[in-house]
Amino acid sequence: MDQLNTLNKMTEEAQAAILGADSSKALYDLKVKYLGKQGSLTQMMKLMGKLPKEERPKFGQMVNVAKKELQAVYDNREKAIGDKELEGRIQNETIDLHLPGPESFVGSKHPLRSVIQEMTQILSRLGFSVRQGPMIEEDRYNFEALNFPKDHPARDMQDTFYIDPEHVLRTHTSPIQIRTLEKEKLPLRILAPGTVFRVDSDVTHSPNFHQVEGLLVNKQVSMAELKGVVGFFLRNFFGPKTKVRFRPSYFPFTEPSAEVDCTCPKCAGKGCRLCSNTGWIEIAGCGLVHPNVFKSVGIDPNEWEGFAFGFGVERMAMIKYGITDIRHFYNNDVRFLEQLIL
Ligand code: 2NM
Repeated sequence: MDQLNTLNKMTEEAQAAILGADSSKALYDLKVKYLGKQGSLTQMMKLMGKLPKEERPKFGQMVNVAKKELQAVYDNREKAIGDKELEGRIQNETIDLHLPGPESFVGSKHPLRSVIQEMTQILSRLGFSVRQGPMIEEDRYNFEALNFPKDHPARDMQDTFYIDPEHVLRTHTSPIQIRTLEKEKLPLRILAPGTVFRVDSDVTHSPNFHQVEGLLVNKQVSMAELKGVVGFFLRNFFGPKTKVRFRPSYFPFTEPSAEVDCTCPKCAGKGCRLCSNTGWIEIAGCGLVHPNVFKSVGIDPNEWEGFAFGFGVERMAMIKYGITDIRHFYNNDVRFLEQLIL
């Protein structure tokens, strides 16, 4: 039987070749040549057609047995070559364990977050603790309870982002203080840090920025005590030589109200570009809580008094670190952020 001879010869040839292969690449090529889909052993099945009918099943069986045997020879050889090649690599390759690994990119706290934390940490030493509230705020918390008259210009669509007629993006963090006054027992000392929103955009104004506001309520408070707290804060933030002065001002929610100036941290009061040669920079607003604010949350203004103050976080950071464009805080340019890992 010719076909049987061919099969035997081919099987012998294949076995010899596989046993002679000395690399996994050479071995793989032999696998394709003999055992693959187009491999010659697989092609043997096609010779069956030339056999008489009664011999076909027997021949088919023999091809299958030959394939199985060859596969076993292959598997053995593959393991032997694999072991040998691994052994060779273990002998010849070296790994330099002293080589530094690839440097990983590590993130860091945003400078505004650091400044907020420094601010709240300084004031926590005077007993102030942090409260938070929603950024989408009801008109009655953002304006009404804070004694803003209905026609106050800050309520204008040109100045405030409206969600609908009753909801705004908070324009200050004072609504946090109103919510706290509604909920908590007096006396209290709280800080309201957070993002606020106003329709405004240039090198020193951003449509979203950050404030830290403080509120202290007690049986009796004074402008002197307020000045003491603000002075303590500013000396700790800008340095112990910092001087503080109050100028009369106006806010709907405080009476009396004052603007806070401190001696310029850049020139120590001598006069420079930052302070427009005055030696002073405007740094905060403050005042004694207006009786109408207390009334709006059901607190008797004859029984309780309070003072409040508000700082702009970006402004504090720009002055302290000499940043001249507020947009640096929001661009997230790593070259800027890396200089201000605090
Ligand atoms: C400021 C300036 C003056 C202030 C007032 C209140 C509240 F809720 F107690 F009435 N919170 N914050 C306040 C007062 C804020 O920021 C420039």
